[in-house]
This record gives sequence, structure tokens and C-alpha cells, in this order.
Amino acid sequence: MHVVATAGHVDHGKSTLVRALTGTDPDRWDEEKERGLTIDLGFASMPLPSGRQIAFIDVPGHVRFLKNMLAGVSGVDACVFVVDVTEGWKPQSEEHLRILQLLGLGHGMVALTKAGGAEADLVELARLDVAEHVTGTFLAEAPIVVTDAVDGTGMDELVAALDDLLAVTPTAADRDRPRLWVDRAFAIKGSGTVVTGTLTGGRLRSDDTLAVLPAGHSVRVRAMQSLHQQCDEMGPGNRVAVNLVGAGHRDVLRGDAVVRAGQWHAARTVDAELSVLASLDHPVTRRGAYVAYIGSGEHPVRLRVLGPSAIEPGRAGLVRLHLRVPLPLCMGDRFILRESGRSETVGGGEVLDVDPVLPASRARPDRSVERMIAERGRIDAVRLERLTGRARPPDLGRWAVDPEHLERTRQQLADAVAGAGPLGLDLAGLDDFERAVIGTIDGITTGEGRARTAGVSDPLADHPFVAAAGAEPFAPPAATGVSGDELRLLVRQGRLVESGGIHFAASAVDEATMVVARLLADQPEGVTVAAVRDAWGTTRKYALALLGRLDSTGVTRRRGDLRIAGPRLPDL
Ligand SMILES: Nc1nc2c(ncn2[C@@H]2O[C@H](COP(=O)(O)OP(=O)(O)OP(=O)(O)O)[C@@H](O)[C@H]2O)c(=O)[nH]1
Ligand SMILES: [Mg+2]
Repeated sequence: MHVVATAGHVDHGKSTLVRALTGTDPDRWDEEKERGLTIDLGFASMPLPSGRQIAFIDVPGHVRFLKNMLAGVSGVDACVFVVDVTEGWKPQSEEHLRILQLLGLGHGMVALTKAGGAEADLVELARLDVAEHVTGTFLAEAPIVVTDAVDGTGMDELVAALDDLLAVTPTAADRDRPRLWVDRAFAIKGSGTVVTGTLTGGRLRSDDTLAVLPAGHSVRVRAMQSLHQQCDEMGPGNRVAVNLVGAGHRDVLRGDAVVRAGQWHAARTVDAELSVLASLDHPVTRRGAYVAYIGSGEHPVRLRVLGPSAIEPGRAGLVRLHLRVPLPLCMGDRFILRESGRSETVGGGEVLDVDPVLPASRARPDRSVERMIAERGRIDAVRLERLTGRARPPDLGRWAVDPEHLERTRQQLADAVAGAGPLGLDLAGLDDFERAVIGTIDGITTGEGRARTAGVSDPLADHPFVAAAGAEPFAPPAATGVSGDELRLLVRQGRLVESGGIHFAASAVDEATMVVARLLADQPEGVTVAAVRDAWGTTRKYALALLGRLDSTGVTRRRGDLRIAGPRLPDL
């Protein structure tokens, strides 16, 4: 399916053309029918001879309803640009063309309407007029078809031209990241809330759990329709009506977005490139009551020009936009900017950063992902893709890393290791990025929770206290003169065992265990502390400390005044 918008000045015949093609009157409201004027978006569809499906979004041409036009054109693949042969190019012809151009639309065709009975000269003049106005835009090479929807002139050619157009018009890409900008929300008796929109970016399925932004309602897809057909799954580029459970129809508004929770960054501040219309009669500054049209929504924004304080008509510049509500936006999203005081279209542009980190005075956003990484030093690759919409493999662990930042971090860590002394640097004091980096530094080894300079042998390997404790296994000397740090590390390494404030050599505990095992083999009913003390040839103080250790590791168990076999007592 391709989604195609109409565009053009009021009364030039957009709705009549759609009705003639599809048999559906896109003007849905009584007021529209009475006044012969489109007020809000209209929808109709038809199959083309090739079998391609075309879904029309018919927009109003009247300037008063421009915001409805803007709500309709954001996700479309192509346009049918309508110009009345007798009236020729008019203000909203110009404005609609500029808007579509700024939104980055790349495909379309022109229908000259109401040509039945018109003089050939007039038709030729209209054609030249249009050709001149579309020069330099995406419609420059577009076919111009002469039509009359009332007497049928050119309708076959129009259908053929549409088929040719759509043959070269790409449909929406599948990035496994669906986003549905809601253009209508209503209640259906018995089934709750239904929203409609053009699905882009990914697929939706029945039972999907989704979020409605900006409010954040959690919803579930109960059912879906496309072109009035029930479906369990729908791909990007389709018009869909989605029946949602979890939000009342008053909780969802035109301009809201339905997305998978967690897949989008909810942006309140975005940096963007703004192209200012050449026809504007003043430069754009921060002063003004600006409204940004994003997706199907209309959002008041505060604007700040980045760099020089004004952008001249016909020029592009960088701006920071502050939204009042968070929206699921991504690098590359397009928007239109209007000024509501003067009620004029100022320009439009492209979102460059949905989560700017630099202050406005220093921010110089562009389209590069590397710039985003450089400004942040490092960023989780999944998060980066969420912000940019582009997959970028991580450089290290799960991070995309700026080369300079990596080098700086390496240097800092190398210095820290060098300064940490023979015990090395405690890895627990580093964050997980630093831990990932330290493992990549040549000349630094990590182990037992520490990083130290490679080649420097473990200074604790032949620690004199371990030797001393080993020499007096059941009555080791006090560990005076050994630093607390060293003692903790020796215990962590398993060279010493601490119990009751006494540090035993690890081998002593093994020996003690075997002695007790032999005692208990002879006296399975249990042994006294005094008996164990004598077997170890030590004093009560040391015996209690050692027995405490054996109890806590399950070698022995207390029963009254006796020690009996614990679950971990070794078999002899
Ligand atoms: N003879 C003739 N009349 C037409 C043709 N197209 C439209 N009209 C008439 O022109 C008037 C306006 O047509 P619409 O189709 O409502 O125009 P529109 O562009 O949809 O107008 P808005 O949606 O309000 O911008 C209606 O009275 C139509 O009957 C055409 O091809 N031939
Ligand atoms: Mg109309």
C-alpha cells in the first residue's frame, strides 16, 4: 500500500478528484458537504490496475484549516498536487508545495483540474505556470496530467500516471520500531477506543502492548483493521485503525503517538536544522509564538537560534526547540514551523538531536552519529540507536566510544594503576565502562578484583605473614605490622582465613579439619573443646576461633558442650 495525500489551493478540486477515483466522498462531515469545503482530513482508497493499493488522505486547501492539512501529510509516500486550470497557481498552492518540500517528500504528480471544456491555450498556460512554480522542487520532473473529474477527462491517464508514480515510490521502511501518529481517535460502542493513522517504522500485532505518548498510557492492541479488513498483523506504510484497550478515547488525541514502550526516547528538547522560507519578509529569531507541526500533532515550542541570533529568509540555520510535552522523536524526523501571532508558515526542517547534551551556546548539531558520540564521550549503543534510528555497532563492550575519550580514559586508568602501588587498583571503585576499558590496556592485568601493572609479580605471593602463620598453624602470630588492605586482600585471595579476629594460614584450616575428622571418627558422639584443643596442641583462645570457622563452614556442629560431625565433615 502507498499512502498518497492530495494538496493544493482551496476549491481546486482535490476532494472531487478523490471521489471520482475511489467512489468515496472524502468530505465526511455534514458541514463539509453543505459548504462544499473540506475542513478536516478525508480518507479513501482504491486498487490500481497494477494491483497496488493506494490510500488517499484528502486535505483541506483553505488556509484556515492548514493545521489539519499538516496533520495529514507527515507520513505519506507521495502526493497528487491539484491545480485548477482556470485559477492557476494560488497562495495555498505555493504554501502546500513548500510544506511538502520541507517535509522531505520526494514523489508526486500534478493534476490540472476542471479542464473539461477549457481552451487548449488556457490549459497550456496553466501547465507552463505550474512547471515554473515547481522548478527546483521534488515536483520539478513530475508528470502533469490534465483532468476533469466531472466529465471524466484524463481520468484514465491519471490512474496510469499514479501507477507509474507508485512503481518508483518506495514504501515505508521496516526498522522494527513502529510509530503511529494518531490522526483520529474515537469510541466504538462495545469495543472501546479506536485510533487511526499511517503506520511507519515497524509492524503492529494483535495483543501488542504499546504506549500512548505524550501521556504515557499503557495500551494493548485488541484488534486492527486496514482498508476495512480485519488483520492480526500490519506492516509499515499502511493506513490502520487500531482498537486499543487501556485508554479511553478521550485519553488519546490527534497528534499523540502510539509506540512500543522503551523503544523511543521521549524528547522534550530537540536540536534541529531549520530552513526558512524565502518568501518570509523577516528573519527568524527567538521572538515569536512558534508552533511546530510534528507527526500529526501541533505543538507550541520555544525556539532558540544556535549560533548567530537570526536566520534570514531563504537560509537554513540551527535551532533548539523546547516542547511542552515529551514526544517519541528520532534523528531525521521532519517538522514544519509556524508563527501563530502572524499566522504564517516560517519554515521547516529536520531533527538532528533528540537529546542534546551541550548547552545552546556550544551546540552545533549535524547529521552525523559520530558527532553525537563525540559530544557524549561514550554512549550505550542501544541508546544511541534509539536516539538516531541508525544501527551502529559498539566499539567496546556495549558502548559506542569517541576515540579521544577512549584514549583519555585509558591514560587516566593507566595513571591510576601506576599510582595504586603494588596491591593494584581496586576495580570495585570503577564504573562498568572503566572496567571494560581497563581490560584493554596493554601492560595492565586484572584479577581478583584488582588491576595492576603486568609483569610486576603478585607482591602478596610470598608474603612473610602467610609463611609465619603457616609455621604456627594453630597458634599464628598476631598480624601486627601488616596493613588492613593487605590482610583483606590475602583473605580475599584465600591465602589467609580470618576467624574470631585471628588470621590463620589457609593450610592450617585444612590441617585442623583433618585432625577433627579423625577425632570424630573415634568419638562419633562428639568431642569437647578441650579435647580438640589438646589434639591441635594449642590454647583455648585459638581453638575457639578455629572451631568457630569449622562450625560456620559446616565441618562441625555444636550439640550442647560437644562438637559433632557437620554436613561438610570430610570422610576419612
Ligand atoms: N467542472 C468541474 N468542477 C469541478 C472539478 N473538480 C472540482 N469541481 C468543483 O469545484 C468545487 C470544489 O471542489 P472540491 O473538490 O470540493 O475542491 P477541494 O480542492 O477539495 O476544496 P477544499 O478541500 O475545500 O480545499 C466543487 O463544486 C466541485 O464540484 C472538475 O474537475 N470539473
Ligand atoms: Mg476538499
